[in-house]
Amino acid sequence: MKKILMFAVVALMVIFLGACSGDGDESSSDNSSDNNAEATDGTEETEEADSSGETKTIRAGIGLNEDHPQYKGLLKFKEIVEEKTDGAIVVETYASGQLGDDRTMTEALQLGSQEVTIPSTAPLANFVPEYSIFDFPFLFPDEETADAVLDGEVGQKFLDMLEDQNLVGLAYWENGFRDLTNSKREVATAEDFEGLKIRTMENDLHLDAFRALGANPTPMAFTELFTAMQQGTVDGQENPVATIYLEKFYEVQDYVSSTHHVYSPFVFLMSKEFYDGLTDEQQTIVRDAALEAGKYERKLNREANEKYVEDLQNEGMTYTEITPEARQEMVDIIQPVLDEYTEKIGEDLVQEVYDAIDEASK
Ligand code: TK8
Repeated sequence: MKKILMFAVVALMVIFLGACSGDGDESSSDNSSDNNAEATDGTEETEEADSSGETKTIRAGIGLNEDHPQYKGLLKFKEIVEEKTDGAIVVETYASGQLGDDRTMTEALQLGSQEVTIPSTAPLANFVPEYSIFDFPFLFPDEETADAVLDGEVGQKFLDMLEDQNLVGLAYWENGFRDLTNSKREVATAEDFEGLKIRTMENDLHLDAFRALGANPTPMAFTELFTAMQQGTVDGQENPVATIYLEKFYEVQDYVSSTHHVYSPFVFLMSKEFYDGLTDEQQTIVRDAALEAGKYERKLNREANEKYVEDLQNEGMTYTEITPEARQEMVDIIQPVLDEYTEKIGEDLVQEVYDAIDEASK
């Protein structure tokens, strides 16, 4: 009897211990299933990336230096994407034209040898001629109107035009209202432009508009600009005060005028080849990150504008306010150029932009 009892006790103990270890497995399998549950949500992408053995790398190049809000916005993009993809996508950032100028970096995206760049819209007109509309002088009355139009249907229509160029436009960032600088004289009225050798972006409308004002414009990549001003190859250039200050143009320029002649957007561009290779979830992540980082960049860019004017004066530059009458004279002189480009771009599309501006300005 005793033996049977012992056997039963031992048998019960074996069953009990087996059940415990089985539970352990279950709990660990639960954990692992928990892990799988976590993996399904977020890490699966990593596992997917891991399963294909690749971590995707974004080489992101810009022309401005690390002090500019554009670079700080790029770092914000990097932070969001690397966190949200749990490292499945890594962003390498290159400032100060390390990977080339706007045009060459845009071409690199088309070739698939670079993944992201954030050029001004002006050089993009060489890829999509309709982009010249963004360089119509005095098009946007203020930043808020620009945001409303660019972030709305019309802005998206222009981003969609990039697809045929093997480019994906994910968001608009802000370069800002462009002001004129030069090393020769104060510029307060249209007449003062006469004969000034002004560097412009590589954009025919900019060239034609400055010619109409009597200047002698030269198209040039941003990466060559500082040296050209230092050597006197050009007398002046035009850029937002953030760039004028942060790129230290005050070291080679003596006069700045508040022409505010063009509001320049940046476009956050991604290589279509790279974008199409992302999972649906990763595409949503990079798109949302470009938009969120863009809002952050716009905010940074606007916060310091007042201070930049003061800083430029403290660095010895003469700041000339352009009066509304003088600005109107510039608008009148440039109008025939705009009429010509309206024809080139297409009257309906130009009207659509102006209607969107009127709507946004209400
Ligand atoms: C920087 C350029 C710059 C632009 C120019 O890559 O070329 O003058 O205003 O900001 O995009």
